[in-house]
Amino acid sequence: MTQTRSTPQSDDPARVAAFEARIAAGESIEPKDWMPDKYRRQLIRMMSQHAHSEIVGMLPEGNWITRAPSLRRKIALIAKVQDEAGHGLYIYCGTETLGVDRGELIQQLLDGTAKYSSIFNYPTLSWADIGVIGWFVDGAAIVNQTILAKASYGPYARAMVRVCKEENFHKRQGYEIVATLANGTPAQKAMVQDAVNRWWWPSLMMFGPSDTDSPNTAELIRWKVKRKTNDELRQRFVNLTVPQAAAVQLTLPDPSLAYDATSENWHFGPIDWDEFTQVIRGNGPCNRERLEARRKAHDDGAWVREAAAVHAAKQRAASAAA
Ligand code: FAQ
Repeated sequence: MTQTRSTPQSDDPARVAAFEARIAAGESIEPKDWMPDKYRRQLIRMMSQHAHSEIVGMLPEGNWITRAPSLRRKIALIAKVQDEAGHGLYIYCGTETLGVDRGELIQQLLDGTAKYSSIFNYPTLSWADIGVIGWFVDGAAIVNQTILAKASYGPYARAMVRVCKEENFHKRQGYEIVATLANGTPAQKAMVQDAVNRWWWPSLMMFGPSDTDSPNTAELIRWKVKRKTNDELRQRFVNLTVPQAAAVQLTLPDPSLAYDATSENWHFGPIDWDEFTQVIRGNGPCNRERLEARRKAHDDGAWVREAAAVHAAKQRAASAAA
């Protein structure tokens, strides 16, 4: 029988070399293909953190559904939050193709032992935050995930194609809210500028530590899971966003922002990595609140899982009897 799943013992150099030759040739790795155990573990780590981020990411914006300023805004926001749930589900499905059970991954999130994106540990204080999240957070997600759509693992890459299409709609609805407020009354303009000031630096942190402090990047680039480094993607996001801010006459809160014509990059000031470390260790402004909300939702949904399990068991019994 052909062994399709690797174990730590099975990572013999010849198989790893053949695998790496496939990666070098630009082939897509599919669930039943042999892969080094470390490749599988890296993907489970990264994809599960990504799925958790989508699900936890519903909370800051979900907070504003009942307070959206018009029916049109409410419909768009409900659709966006629902899309994020869908993204979480695609990506959890993707992790299952790697031989892990999603229940186990969700338990890690609820236990507080799994990471999810730092950005979702900040509060949404005003309606303008909803616009700025669409613009910055979905904008950053697009920059990151457009590249992940070329990742070497097929199921993850394919999930990213659909996710990015939806994220584009999210970004546009966010930027439209921002542009409306920026062209509104002085109070509306001040509200959106305040949101920009609060979300800018955490959005830059979404891309992860700088390349010199990123333990996973080198391996992920070698295996073409990541195709660009954290710093390269962060720079691309800054380059795209600076002109968008100018177009709506908002100021990004960084006095060091300056265009360098030689590199064609916008240079930016230092990121507060201590703040980032605190947030990913569970000490951000909303980490506890986010996990409590997820635990409550999980407990409240227990009856649905039980009913689904009973239904599935009945279906299996019926097809066995047929
Ligand atoms: N937050 O060695 P690296 C979205 C961790 S989805 C928390 O550089 P890597 C859509 C990292 O996991 C947003 N932890 O790691 C949406 C690692 O920890 P570990 C999520 C972070 O994997 C919009 C350690 O630091 N997107 O926004 C963060 O090579 C609106 C060392 O870091 C994805 O997950 C962080 N920001 O690169 C939803 C995309 N950064 O596991 C709702 C897929 C790093 O060793 C509303 N993921 N860490 O203990 C990726 O592209 C990568 O995993 C990175 C990190 C770039 C996030």
